[in-house]
Amino acid sequence: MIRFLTAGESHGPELSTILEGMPAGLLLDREELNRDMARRQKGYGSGGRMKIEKDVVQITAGVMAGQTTGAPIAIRIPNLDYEKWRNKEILPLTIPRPGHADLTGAVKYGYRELRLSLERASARETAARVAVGAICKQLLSALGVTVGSYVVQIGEVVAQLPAEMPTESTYEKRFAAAEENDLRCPVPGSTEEMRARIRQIMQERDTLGGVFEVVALGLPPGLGSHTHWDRRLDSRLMGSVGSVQAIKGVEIGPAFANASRPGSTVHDEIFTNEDGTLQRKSNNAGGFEGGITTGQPVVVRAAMKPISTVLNPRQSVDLATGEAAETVYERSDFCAVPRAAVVGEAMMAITLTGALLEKLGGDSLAEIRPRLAALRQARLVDLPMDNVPWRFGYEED
Ligand code: EPS
Repeated sequence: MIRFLTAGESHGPELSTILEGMPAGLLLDREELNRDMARRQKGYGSGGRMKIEKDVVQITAGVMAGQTTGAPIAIRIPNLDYEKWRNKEILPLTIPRPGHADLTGAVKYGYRELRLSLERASARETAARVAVGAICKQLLSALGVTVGSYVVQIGEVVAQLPAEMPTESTYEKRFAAAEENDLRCPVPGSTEEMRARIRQIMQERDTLGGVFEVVALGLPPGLGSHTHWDRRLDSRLMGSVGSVQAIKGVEIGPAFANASRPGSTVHDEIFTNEDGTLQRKSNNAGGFEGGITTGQPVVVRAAMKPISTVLNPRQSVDLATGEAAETVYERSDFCAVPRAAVVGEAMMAITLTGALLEKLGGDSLAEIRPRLAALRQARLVDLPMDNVPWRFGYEED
């Protein structure tokens, strides 16, 4: 239902994007959109490039008089750094950086030099994803769904979050606290420790990865499906968040921690409230059972590897000579986890928008709203459980 394509190199003239499948009638708040673009640019541990770029979205199709029309939305984001690269004489790069797409891209496409790999592999492309995600977030918000993120680990520094189960309002507080600092860390005590660790890694001419959480609040139960592998929404979310540059691990809720605990302590027990709604007192499932949303917060955790462009030279091979050689530094970031969290939000928003539109259909927001309101909820009265015995079997039996 939702498709998008990005094109553009890190130091080319611009990033170009087409987003297809947005319903008509969504009032787009341009300031809000550009605020999301700015959030992606803010993060302690960035290199010099973020001082050059000022990402402002230009929309050249699909939004007229401030509203989506249902037509494909065309987005341009200029690369301000292009001025310095335009018609520049280039010295070929022939020593691949371990961990970057330099070598794999060159082997796959038969490049004569490595810049052709790195230009497109660069996380500059994530600006385009955030633009698409920001539009999706505005649609989700119009339907009562919020997507937010925060950083829980930088290198070995883990944010000390309280152990009790977060409610929707706990998550909202974490989202707000994350906006207050350039680590996107919701715990003030841990924030300073993370900052100190990044400062130290810069002095050591090295890089750091980390872990962030992306959370969606207000989703109805019943998105996704257990009936086929590629309809499981949890796996689709893992794929989309895992597609962000340098993300190497994704889990739904505390999945890896759950793996070391007995089932009786993991699975979220089911209770009824007085009004007949079904309720859980924990969310170890991260918002999914059988690949279907439960109606609880959807929680995705993502692990980012350390940036592969390291100031300290790494051992490699000069592909032009076949000789052992040390890597040559290209300007880059030291830690990009806070910025990657914003990109994770975008990918989650895009995937959830697709899932909502699959469930609800509709060409315009006006069509979608009543369909959302009519969705079956986790309420006893909504379930047609008639308690009638039946015979398990098939026509052929
Ligand atoms: C990147 C290297 C840096 C980052 C860039 C991603 O760019 P440059 O080589 O121009 O210094 O700043 O990210 C962005 C430009 C961005 O907008 O996020 C890389 O090699 O992936």
